[in-house]
Amino acid sequence: MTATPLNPFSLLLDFRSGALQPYTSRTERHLSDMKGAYADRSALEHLVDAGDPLVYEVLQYDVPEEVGQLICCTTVLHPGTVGDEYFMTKGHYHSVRETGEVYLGLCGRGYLLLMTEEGGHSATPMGPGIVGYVPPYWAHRTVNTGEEPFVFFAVYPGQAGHDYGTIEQSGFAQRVLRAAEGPVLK
Ligand code: PAN
Ligand code: ZN
Repeated sequence: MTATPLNPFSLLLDFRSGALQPYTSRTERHLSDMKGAYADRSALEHLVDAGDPLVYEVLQYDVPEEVGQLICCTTVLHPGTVGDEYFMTKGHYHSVRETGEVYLGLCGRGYLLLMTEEGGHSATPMGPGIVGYVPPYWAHRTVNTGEEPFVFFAVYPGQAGHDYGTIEQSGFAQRVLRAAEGPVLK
């Protein structure tokens, strides 16, 4: 299969805000969109009732979802906690498991959590200039452990797709909690 021919293009990426110009889709995730993800259910319900904060947003430049294409996007993950657990993304496997991804940290700090269906797990500290490699077959979730937005750029194959259901059912191998001494992996 050959990819749909596209004309070359360029995007303008603001390293501080994560703004991508132009973008063709913008996805918002509020706390109410990820109820099962956090350990402290009552803290989550309290925050949802108190205004349901925006946890993260993704700006993406869409190209055909097919082999050979590369999708560029930025994620802006806001600071905050649910109980002691830092704000994080839903996390997913790629529907096509054989597809990897590259993350580039732009602003703020956090972790890239990774796990496999065979029980492997890993946590990469992320910050400006750090490139995190997501190998094929690894589920991935990011966590903001700072006081400002954690912003990163990502590139992944057009055909990858997103499987959220497996993580919703199994949860993630590690949680990142706020403690007196700083972020702690559990
Ligand atoms: C990223 C993620 C983005 C939001 O672009 O989609 O950070 O996380 P969730 O998709 O888990 O909500 C990526 O990994 N794309 O494949
Ligand atoms: Zn991904």
